[in-house]
Amino acid sequence: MFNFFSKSKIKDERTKNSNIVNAIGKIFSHKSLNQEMLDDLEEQLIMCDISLDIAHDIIIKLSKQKFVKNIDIESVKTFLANEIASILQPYQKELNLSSINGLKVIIFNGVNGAGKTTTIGKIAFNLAKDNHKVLMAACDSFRAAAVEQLQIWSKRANCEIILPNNPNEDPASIAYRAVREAKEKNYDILLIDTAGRLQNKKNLMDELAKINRVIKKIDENAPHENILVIDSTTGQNSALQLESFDKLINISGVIITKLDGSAKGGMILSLSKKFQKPIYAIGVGEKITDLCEFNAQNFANSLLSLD
Ligand SMILES: Nc1nc2c(ncn2[C@@H]2O[C@H](COP(=O)(O)OP(=O)(O)O)[C@@H](O)[C@H]2O)c(=O)[nH]1
Ligand SMILES: [Mg+2]
Repeated sequence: MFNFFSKSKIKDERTKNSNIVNAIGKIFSHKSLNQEMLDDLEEQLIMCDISLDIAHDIIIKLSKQKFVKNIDIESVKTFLANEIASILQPYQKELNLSSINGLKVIIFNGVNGAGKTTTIGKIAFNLAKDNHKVLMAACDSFRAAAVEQLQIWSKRANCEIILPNNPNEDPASIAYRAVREAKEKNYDILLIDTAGRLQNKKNLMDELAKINRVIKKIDENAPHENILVIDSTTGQNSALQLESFDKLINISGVIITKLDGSAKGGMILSLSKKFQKPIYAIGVGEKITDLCEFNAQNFANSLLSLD
């Protein structure tokens, strides 16, 4: 049921990494791959936020390939892309809640600016278009602008929204009302937006835990997903974010945003290896249609500018 993301989009909005491609270009001017070039390639992998150990492993494997003696650029690119894809393959998972009867509740978590509100808008749009009855809840209630932003997305996506009753309403109380209303009015899916003030970590984490607790009072199986939205340009720092949120609310999967135009998508590899979370989708732009299913091979190919 969540099989709605544009599959070809990543090819258009590819996450080009000119560093890797340039490094491979340099190698191409030589006949065989020497140690200096291997080191250079390793450095370029690290530059796009692939962690040291993963980059090193990939280059060691590359150095053992037969074609190293008689180099051709396509083999190197294809080899690197396939290595990256095989690391990521286990985490390519569809966000599929079709086995759940009745209301499905999804909470979107993440630090400020990660792309939670935008991602909710994109997902709501796709679901509403597929005739799912979608409700949003504006639980980032502390900032009026955040509420307004979700409201704008609800109009774009053509779905209903639960707003704070007053500027001081507790986020958990808004979430509670939203779940109750969604059940009463037979909504299929409730998408809950949350705050992301990590500078006030303790309060934020208490708030998220409370949202989770009150929802369970109405439906013990909810929330069905606790998604962490991660900005790909935050690089290795994203590991700290995933660790903090996961400790508290048990993150069920991630969505990685801003992969358009960023040369830093390599953080996905270390995040996946370390935390083993499904990657449900990737954000490739600010528009409502700029969300794709995560496809390991397409992603790896785009890092290497392969078609
Ligand atoms: N280029 C790009 N920008 C994005 C993407 N997702 C979100 N943004 C932008 O990132 C900024 C923060 O997004 P927002 O949804 O408000 O983040 P939130 O604080 O987590 O709710 C906004 O300017 C969005 O337009 C994406 O996939 N690509
Ligand atoms: Mg927001």
